[in-house]
Amino acid sequence: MTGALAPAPASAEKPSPGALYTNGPSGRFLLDGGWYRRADAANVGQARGWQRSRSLRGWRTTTVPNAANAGDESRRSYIGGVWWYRKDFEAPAGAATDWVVRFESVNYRATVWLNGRRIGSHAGGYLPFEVPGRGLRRTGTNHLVVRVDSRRDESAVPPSGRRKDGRFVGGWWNYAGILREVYLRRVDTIDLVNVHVFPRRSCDTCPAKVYVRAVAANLQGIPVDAGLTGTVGGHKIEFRRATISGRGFHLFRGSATIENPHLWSPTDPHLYTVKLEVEHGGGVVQQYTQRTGIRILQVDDSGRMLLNGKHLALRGASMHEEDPTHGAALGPAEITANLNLLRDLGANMTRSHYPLHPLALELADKYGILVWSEVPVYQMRDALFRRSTVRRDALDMVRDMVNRDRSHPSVIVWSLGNENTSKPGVGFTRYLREATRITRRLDPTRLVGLAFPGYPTVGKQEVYTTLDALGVNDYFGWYPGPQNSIADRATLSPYLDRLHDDYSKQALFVTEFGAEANRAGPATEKGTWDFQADFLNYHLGVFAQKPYLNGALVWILRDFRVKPGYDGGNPQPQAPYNQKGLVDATGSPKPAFESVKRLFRKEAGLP
Ligand code: GCB
Repeated sequence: MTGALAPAPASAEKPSPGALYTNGPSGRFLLDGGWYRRADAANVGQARGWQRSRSLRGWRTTTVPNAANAGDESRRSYIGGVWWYRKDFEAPAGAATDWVVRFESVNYRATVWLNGRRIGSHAGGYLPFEVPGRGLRRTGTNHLVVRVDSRRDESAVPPSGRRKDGRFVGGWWNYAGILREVYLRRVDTIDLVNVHVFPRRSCDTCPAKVYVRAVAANLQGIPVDAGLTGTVGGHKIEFRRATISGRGFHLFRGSATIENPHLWSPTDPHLYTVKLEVEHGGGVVQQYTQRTGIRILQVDDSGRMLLNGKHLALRGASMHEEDPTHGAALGPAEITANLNLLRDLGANMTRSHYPLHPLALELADKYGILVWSEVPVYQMRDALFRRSTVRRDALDMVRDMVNRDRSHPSVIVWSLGNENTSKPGVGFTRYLREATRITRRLDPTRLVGLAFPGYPTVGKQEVYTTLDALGVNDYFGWYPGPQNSIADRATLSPYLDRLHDDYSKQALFVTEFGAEANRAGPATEKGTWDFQADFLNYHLGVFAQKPYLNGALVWILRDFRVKPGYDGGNPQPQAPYNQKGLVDATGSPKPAFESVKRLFRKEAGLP
């Protein structure tokens, strides 16, 4: 929340020890408490902006995470602007050779200064970045200043802004600011910069092997000797000691055998805890925790996904991480509420157009909710992918997503995007091939997928057969589609069969199906609650007849803001809201929530 004009600074706060989620290294401190924020409508430039940030004139108090335009539904708000954030803090006590500042998500461009020195910059939301906390003062007040530029044009990932013809681009509100929390990390000589845990099992009765790959960075300019020890669920993991060259990296590899593994599944989401300790000079310099699950994912020859050897017909709802009050700057209470809504619905799968907050994934691990994890490569034309800079930005996101989330048992698909050009040309084809290669190299154990709009007018796309999973967005009976081809819902069933014929080896999912609902009225009238309930019921009935379908996700769990003038196909829209939610923007369930819940439970054999 953002409040009054800044008072004269009291004594600076110390960041709170710990993190909002479990996985990760020791030494994290949350930069919570009071922050300052200032709009920069004139966009005065980085140097002048920084100069001005030295005094507290014109700043307002705020907290982080923060969406500066959370309650503002105007065109200007959507287009985005420049904001400055400032945090005054004192260093936590204790030994450290270095400090790192970690941002979980800033939309869209961030430039960061510490005590007047520029320490880094980053572009792209929804994924974390770290900058070295050079020049941090051990005593006295530190000033962290962040310039956030949320203006996104058509070549950003995802694209946003406004076309020459006045139309707005983008599929959800362009929230500006530091949208997820910020940490200060205390590091001493050696830092585990990436930890990857993955299980393997060669038969149903075989023991499982849990592998750990940990990349350690030596922060010193001279070679250091380091050891890594660890356990998984109490079983020892053996690593070999190593000497890491000055400012160099070392990959520690280890594994543990678990004779009778307790497998992870949606009905029994059993987690094992991996604990690691980095030792140097006779003392422990860092600990690392990673909760993980043992489960094996495969796709058979007819496109059926098997989890621990069993086929599942998954059901769930997609979601956006936003609400009317906080915008996209959700805290633990709001994130937990979303996951609880999914549980209440009886969902065992979810999806978002971007990588979810780390806490959301930890809750998905804990509750047995499988995740279709996607990069925000959203509705982009082929020409955009022909630009190497756009491809680079998109591929960086793929890499960062996989690196961040590949130890979560809940994640089953790495999705390379949503509803980009329906007929991939050279640009998109090249992106898909490069992204697939990167993803498989970083994680050969999950499916590489893509979501696309379901249009019978579009034929088989050869490049899709190089993927493992395909998600079709089904609006049969809601939108007209090209040449009115999806206006009649009766054409859904033959269309799905055709998709399965065209892509018989790919695991097929329905990544979206939904209809707007914001009022009472007859089931025959688009936009009514009864229309929505009937629509979802009909589509779920069709899916139940398709044994080759691996899962289906309602679009969407909760209403959200899209863009100025948005109607979503609703004859009586309430712009800028997408009202295909099972609950409205304030969290109240619509009638379809109960009817979908009944069907989900029936299919899962639950009471
Ligand atoms: C889609 C998009 C999603 C939209 C939805 C809609 O196909 O993937 O981002 O919100 O349709 O409601 O039109």
